[in-house]
Amino acid sequence: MTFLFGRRALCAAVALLCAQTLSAQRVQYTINAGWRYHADGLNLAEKPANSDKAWQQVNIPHTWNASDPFDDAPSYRRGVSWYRNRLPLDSALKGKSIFLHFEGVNQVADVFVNNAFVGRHEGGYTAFTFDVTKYVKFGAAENVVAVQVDNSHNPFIAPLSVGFALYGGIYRDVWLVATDPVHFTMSDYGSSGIAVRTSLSDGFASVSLNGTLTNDARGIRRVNLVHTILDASGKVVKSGELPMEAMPGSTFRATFSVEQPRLWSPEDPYLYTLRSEIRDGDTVIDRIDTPFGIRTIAFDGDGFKLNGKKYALRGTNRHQDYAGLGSALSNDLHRKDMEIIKEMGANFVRLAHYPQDPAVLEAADRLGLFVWEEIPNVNYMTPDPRFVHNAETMMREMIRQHRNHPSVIVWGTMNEIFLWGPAAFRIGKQNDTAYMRQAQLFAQHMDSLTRAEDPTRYSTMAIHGSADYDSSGVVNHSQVLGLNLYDGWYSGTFAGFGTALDRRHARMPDRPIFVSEYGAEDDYRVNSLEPERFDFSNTWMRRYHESYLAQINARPWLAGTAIWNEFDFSQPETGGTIPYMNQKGMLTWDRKPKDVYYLYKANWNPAPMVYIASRGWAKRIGTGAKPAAQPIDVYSNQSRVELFVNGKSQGVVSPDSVKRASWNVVLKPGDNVIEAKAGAQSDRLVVQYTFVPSKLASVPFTTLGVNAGSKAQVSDETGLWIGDQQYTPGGFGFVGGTPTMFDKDLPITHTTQTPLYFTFQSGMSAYRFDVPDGSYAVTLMFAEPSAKPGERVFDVSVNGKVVVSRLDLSAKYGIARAATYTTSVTASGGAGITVNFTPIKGQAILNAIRVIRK
Ligand code: GCB
Repeated sequence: MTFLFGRRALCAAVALLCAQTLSAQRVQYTINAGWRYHADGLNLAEKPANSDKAWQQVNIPHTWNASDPFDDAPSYRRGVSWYRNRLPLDSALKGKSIFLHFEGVNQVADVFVNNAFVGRHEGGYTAFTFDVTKYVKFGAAENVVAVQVDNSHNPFIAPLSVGFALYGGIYRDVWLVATDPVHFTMSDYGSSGIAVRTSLSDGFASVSLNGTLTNDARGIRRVNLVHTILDASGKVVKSGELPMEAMPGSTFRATFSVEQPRLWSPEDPYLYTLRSEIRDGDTVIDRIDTPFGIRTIAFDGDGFKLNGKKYALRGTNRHQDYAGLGSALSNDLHRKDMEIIKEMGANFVRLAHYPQDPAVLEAADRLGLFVWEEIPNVNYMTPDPRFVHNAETMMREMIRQHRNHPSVIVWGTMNEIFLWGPAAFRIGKQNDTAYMRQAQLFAQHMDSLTRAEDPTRYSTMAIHGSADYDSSGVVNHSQVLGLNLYDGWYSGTFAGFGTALDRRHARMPDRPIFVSEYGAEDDYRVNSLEPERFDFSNTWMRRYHESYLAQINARPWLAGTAIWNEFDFSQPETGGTIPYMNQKGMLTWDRKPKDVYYLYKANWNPAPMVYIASRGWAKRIGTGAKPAAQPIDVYSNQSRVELFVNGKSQGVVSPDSVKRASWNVVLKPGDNVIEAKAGAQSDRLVVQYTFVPSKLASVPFTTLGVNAGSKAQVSDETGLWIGDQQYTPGGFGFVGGTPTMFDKDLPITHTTQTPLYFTFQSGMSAYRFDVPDGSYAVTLMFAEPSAKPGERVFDVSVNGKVVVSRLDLSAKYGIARAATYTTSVTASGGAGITVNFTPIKGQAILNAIRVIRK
């Protein structure tokens, strides 16, 4: 909530006291504590007489989907739940206008007070306010607030299809607000009712404001409107008074000029405050403080200008969910996220794909982070007036609620509206011309509405690589054009990114072009000496971002760029190596920075730093005749970096254009102390190296795990798994077969070792391990990628003995379910271990294999 007065904290803590001592002014406090929750629809749940004693006790923020999108049961609960709370209202509030303000309820909220229906709000990401004055009681009587919340799919409410969890619940703060009957309006799309705009010319800022005053009492009241501009230290810069005859819905306007204003920028996020007061004689009867900044912004074909100077917007995207909490984050966690983004050196964040918590916008203003905020029109739309009307309302709510934040520079109307077809599945090309026409009209309509609502910001949209946006004309309906590009991840090569950008720029030289998304996924457990597209290795992800960064730097005409995504986030319908998650974050879902975070920090945050980029690869495994050289990359914004391995200098290297310095060093088996020094900066990492000689019998053998079907190695809670290779005598590996990957949309269930199952060898005749004579346990790991029951059936034998007969994974376990088999075997006569796969139907597969000496 942005319209707070100075004593908010005190009032939140001692609400009743505030109600008495500040009775002249607005009283507001959160009512987050002590709710009861019922996880289902219930007839007449709003009736106070019906008991809620058996309901679960919860506090707001709350979501009922904090865990079910991530379990192995298909889907997650999208449906109806109830919340109730009992609120006493101090009798000192009698005579006031009373409101309930919800910062966010996903996605339809029906609100009742003392059995009376007070209103419905549709849309899960914007705030709303209901006037409950006529339903409440004061003094000893409690008020029963009941909210039915429904997050079921609704064809008339965006988003319709998304790649993130649609967490149900009252997941942002709820406020009680009590005002004098004469107050700044509470019925302006959930906003504070006050709009501040600034412009600059010749060393003067013009600060204009407008708003609406409401008089809920009978009869006209004479009041004075007093507006004061305060600087950041609280000193009065300008002030003005306006006598008014308060009638319901009286509008007001005022303009001030501020000489030699201190301008807002990411480097100096200076905030003024507009204090708006309604005074009745000497008594202040309502007051709203609106922080604002003074700055100018402009986009054109050459990029972005801040306060008249070219400025490179470099940043990231943010989803609002968090490990273990779903969408129900505290304000502190929201703020912390923004601090993490700032610390990375970014000056921009796209709040994708929906309006976010007030704490996020407040932090952006304070920290100096430009914001792109958008409504959740994702993947497709319903060409129906109800859907359109809802989208209009969301846009108005978002703009009016967040328009006073200097950080906000663009409003987004839609994201990849042609990714899915109207029949609700992903399509390559849109063929429904009627739908395309409707989408074009919708884009046009949303764009004009956005510009009319806020002519001081720019409209934008994000599109993917389909030609449909151009052929339909959708692409023409925004001032700034956002491109979501994933060359070198979903398909193609890194270079495709630059080619796509240049093509678009050549076609639309005057259009501000923004890279609204780019990213690749990783898993801190997976690393590779030979990274490949889609292998989920940390290494590939780093190469992807290094290449993109260089390509971005080479295109100064870009209006801005945004990494997808700052944090790993929920994607309930996806597989990969961490099922149900989108793994493109600079940080994991529980906010642990990945190596790529430091790539950006080295490039964007000028504070001197040096970082050894192998945190996720601190346990390495390799094979060969002797330990081969291992790559060590360091990110640093210093001009020279020296690397030491076990105290010995490996030479000084100047980081390249994306601040990477690389060495190839030979590691000894066991612990290796790696140190990087750059001026006064240093970093240290212990890398544990396990060496597997190419002749397995040449050393005492203990264990060897192989990540079948992939060159990537995996380090997990069970130890190290080496990348796969073809068998050579004396060593280990597959005989025949093709390395294959799982379909990324298929979550692999019943395991935590998903990276091992994600790839598999297909059609091999054997795996061999030329281990010394002795007793061993052999574990075989399988997950069926696609075959129907009966389509893939095979026998597995170990050293000639059938250990799994007629294995039909699909029939026994279904698709994508992990299954392991362990058997004992004796190697004798120097013959080692041979695991044979004999197909009966289709081709045999193997996802991982481990041999352990007993
Ligand atoms: C996109 C979407 C975003 C996805 C992302 C991805 O283009 O806009 O919602 O999460 O790609 O990771 O595939």
